[in-house]
Formats: sequence, C-alpha cells, structure tokens
Amino acid sequence: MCSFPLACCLLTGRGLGAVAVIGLKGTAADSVLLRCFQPASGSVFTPGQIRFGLWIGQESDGLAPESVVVTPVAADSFEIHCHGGAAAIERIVSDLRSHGVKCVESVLEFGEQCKLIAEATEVLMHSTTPRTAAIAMDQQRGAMLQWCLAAADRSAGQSDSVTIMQKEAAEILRCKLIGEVLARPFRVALCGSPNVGKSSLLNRIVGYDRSIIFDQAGTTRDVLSATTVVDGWPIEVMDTAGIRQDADAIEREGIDRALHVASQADLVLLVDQPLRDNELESFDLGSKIASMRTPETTIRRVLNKSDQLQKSNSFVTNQYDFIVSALQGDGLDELLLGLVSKLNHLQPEPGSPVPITSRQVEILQRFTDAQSGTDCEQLLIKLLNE
Ligand SMILES: Nc1nc2c(ncn2[C@@H]2O[C@H](COP(=O)(O)OP(=O)(O)OP(=O)(O)O)[C@@H](O)[C@H]2O)c(=O)[nH]1
Ligand SMILES: [Mg+2]
Repeated sequence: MCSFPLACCLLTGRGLGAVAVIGLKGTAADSVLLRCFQPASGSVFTPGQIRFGLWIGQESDGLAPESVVVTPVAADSFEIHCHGGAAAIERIVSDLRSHGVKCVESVLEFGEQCKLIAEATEVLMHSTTPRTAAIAMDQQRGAMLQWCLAAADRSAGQSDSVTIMQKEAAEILRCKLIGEVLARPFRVALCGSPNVGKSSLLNRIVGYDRSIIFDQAGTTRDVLSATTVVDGWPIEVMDTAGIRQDADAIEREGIDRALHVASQADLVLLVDQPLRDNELESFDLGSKIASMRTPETTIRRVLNKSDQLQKSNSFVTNQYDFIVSALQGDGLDELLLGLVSKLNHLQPEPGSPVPITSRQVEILQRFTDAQSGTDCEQLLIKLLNE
C-alpha cells in the first residue's frame, strides 16, 4: 500500500489575520489529529464536514483546551481553523510536530490551500493598485473565511440567526463589483455620435495621445482602449466608433463593436456636443444602449465641447451629468471623480468580507435565497471547500 508523509503548513498570512488555517495531510493524518483534537460529536470524519471541537494537544503540557474547527478536505487531508494569533498557531504546529508531522513553510510545497484563501491569493496576484491590493489582502488574511466560519457556527445554533446571516450575505454581495475590479479594471466605454470628441476625451483621461483625433466624422473605426488609475482604482477606458444611422458597411462593423463594448462595460459615457443652433443632437442612442446593457451597467450623459456652449442654453446642460471640454480640460476633474463614484460608494470597511470570484458570488446568492438552516450550512461548506 502506498503512503504519504505527514505534513502541515500555515495556509493563511502569518500574524495579522483573526483566523488562521493550518493544513494537515498524509497517511493516517486522522489518527494524529484525534490524538490532539476532541470533536464535539463522536462521528467519523467525512470530507466536506465542518467539525467543531477542542484542541487538547499534549496533556502533559498543562495548557487549557482551545476551540477550533476542523474541516476534513479529503481522506487524509484536513484544515484546522484556529485563532489567528501566533501563540495559537505555534501550539498546534508544535503538537503536530511532536507526533512526527513535518511542518513545511511554503504553501506550494504543501500543495494545497483553503479554497477561499487560494482564491484570494490568486486575485491578489492580479491586483494592480495599492487600493485594490489592500482589499484582496484582507480576503487573503481571512475576512471572508472568518465570516463563513462564524456563520457556520451560528447556523448550528438558533434558527432565527439564519435570517440575520442571510442579511449579512446580501450586504456582502453589495460589494460584488468591488470584488470584480480587484482582478480586472473597471470598464468605461465612450460612446456617441461621430465627431463629438470621444477620442479627445480618452486622450484627456489617460493623459497621452492614445487615439487619433480628427475633425471628420468616422475617424475611429474600431475599439481602442487604454488603462489608467483614477483615485486608486484601475480603469480601462474604451474609445469606440461614432454611432450613426446612415453608416456604410465598414462603419457598420465598427458600430456593432461599439454597441457590444457598451453592453459589456461597467459604465457607459454617452457623449454629445452642442450643435451650432444649440439644439441637442437628435439621435436616440441612449435608449439603444440602455436596451443592450447588462443590469449592472450604468449610463451617464456627457456634454463635450463646453467651450462652444452659449450661456443661454442652461435648459440643455441640465440634461447632462457632466459638462466638459476635452480641448480645454474644463470639467475633467469632476468627470474623473464621476467615473469612480460608484466604486467609492461601495468601498468596504477595512477587513470586511468581499466576494472576489464568480463562485463565491454564486454561492452567496444561493445562500441569501436558501429556505432552511441545513441548506445554509451546506452552502457554507461549499463556500469553504468546493
Ligand atoms: N472646440 C472643441 N473641439 C473639440 C473638443 N473635443 C474634441 N474636439 C474636436 O472635435 C473633433 C472631433 O474629435 P474626435 O475626438 O476625433 O471625435 P470622435 O467622437 O472620436 O469622432 P469619431 O471617431 O469620428 O466618432 C476634432 O477636431 C477635435 O479637435 C472640445 O472640447 N472643444
Ligand atoms: Mg474617434
């Protein structure tokens, strides 16, 4: 029969998290565990369970037992969730060592992680700004894990706590967009009629000449994008072909792409310009994009070329969220803050749980809709381990 050496590894960041996770695996890991851990119920370990109990350690050391949660991940593979302080971690690791378990430093060497922490590590690797990295790091240090364990603890108790947990999960889901922009930039699409100054705005926002600007309709034929950082958030600004009804075949292709980009964006800036007679351009682009967008897409109206605007037409300007001049830079600061206002509004408190993968979002959504405490418990197990 083949056997695997016993090994343990700290799977969470050292020292700063409220909860620490220690992985333990190897042949007969369960029997080593049962020498140190007393489960609250006496049943055998089954993968996917959450087992509450006491860490007894070595009786000879005279230390008081400590509450821990043990999750059997697979046969001969366990996670031990304990208090995040160094003393609690050291105690458990040293007890395991005394039973012949080798403690490895690197998670990669150990080859396995708590799913929530592994996901956070992956997202952290893709975070590009200090602001987004700080939120990812909170998750890597166990913010979501801690909520999940606390919820599992309560779901075993009173049934009215289920409603409270579902409210908490709904609150966590409010930050879904923040979770998404930790690993990819917030997507802003510039759309509008030809020649209104979309490419000029892109260049202004990113601070260099990314797009060609020309005083002729139909200059931009394809989607061009540039990434920048606004108020600490990574933003991808996408310049698109001007949309008009009487377009030729090549322009039509660009327009289709523009509409597709608009439908995928987090924020669509619908750009207009004042006409010489101060009337609005009559093109129902707003409702066209509104009909294509996802429910999460926000649309904001921008009036560009404010330098050409006459004072008498405030009734026109009232219809816009932002009034700017890409040429002269007027209104740009307000526009930039407007780009990220949704993100700033959703910014979580330091250390709060944020769902950072579509898997977490999907499970939390099911959690908020679950009908019973047992369903909730199953979903928490899924969130921890699936
Ligand atoms: N006066 C004034 N002119 C501007 C402003 N912004 C852009 N323009 C001019 O408007 C013309 C068109 O600008 P573009 O940025 O190429 O417009 P566009 O919307 O990208 O055009 P298409 O790619 O053809 O759809 C150029 O001559 C720009 O210099 C502005 O704020 N004020
Ligand atoms: Mg253009």
